[in-house]
Amino acid sequence: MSPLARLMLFFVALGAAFGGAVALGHAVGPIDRGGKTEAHGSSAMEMAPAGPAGLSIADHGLRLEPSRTTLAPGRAQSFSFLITNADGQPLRSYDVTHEKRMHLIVVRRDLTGFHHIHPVVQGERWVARIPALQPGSYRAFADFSTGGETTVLGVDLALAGSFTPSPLPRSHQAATPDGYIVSLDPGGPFASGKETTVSFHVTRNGRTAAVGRYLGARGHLVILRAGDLAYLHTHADENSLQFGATFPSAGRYRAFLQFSAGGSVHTAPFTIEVDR
Ligand SMILES: [Cu+2]
Repeated sequence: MSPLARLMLFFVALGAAFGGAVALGHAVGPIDRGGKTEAHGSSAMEMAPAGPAGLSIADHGLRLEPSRTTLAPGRAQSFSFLITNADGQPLRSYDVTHEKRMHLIVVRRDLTGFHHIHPVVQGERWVARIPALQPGSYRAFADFSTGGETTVLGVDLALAGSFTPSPLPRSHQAATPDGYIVSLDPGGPFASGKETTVSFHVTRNGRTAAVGRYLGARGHLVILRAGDLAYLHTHADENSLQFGATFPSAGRYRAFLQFSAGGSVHTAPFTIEVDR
């Protein structure tokens, strides 16, 4: 092979390598850190549905480190955890969302036994007072925001003892916590993949009940997907029991509405059927 031919071959090979690298770059694209669009996005990006959260113990470079993963059934106890960053150091900076820096949701895997707790910080750890729970397998979600980015990390907690899992109730349009009648209005149909409004109406003794403020809004809504307990982000309306949520798929969901009325907080659970 002549020196010139050899040189040309070299350039052809170089070009192929470069082209390949460029093609690979396009195929992989910029690394998308899901959820970031919520806080930083332009208006177009804010409309992009955020995927389900809470399915992982580590996400966005952050990790949930519980002090233990078993609890004793039948009595209140404390449960502590760390949130660590990519360097393994405890995360110290949290944004205030819904008036708190940390929200801990605890629910049994059969979607009963829902609790919404606000842990307090002790040194570097978050410490939560967990009320008495029945035996079973539970999921705990740490829902927080740092640097404008919301993260929900989940861990399984086991409570020894025999239990009978509860079947998920059929979808229904009314729940009756503590003498209130809460209706889901409208009760459906719900579709997946787009922002959907979920709204509620509270009555007592046949009259619209006065609902106070709770966590900076009229109410708080947690929605979990039956089957894997995927955790949906919901956006509360300032002045009404209206929430925006994007169901990630068809299936059944358990929604836990919390509102303040008559001086205490009430929890109204609903089963929501998403058809398609
Ligand atoms: Cu909370």
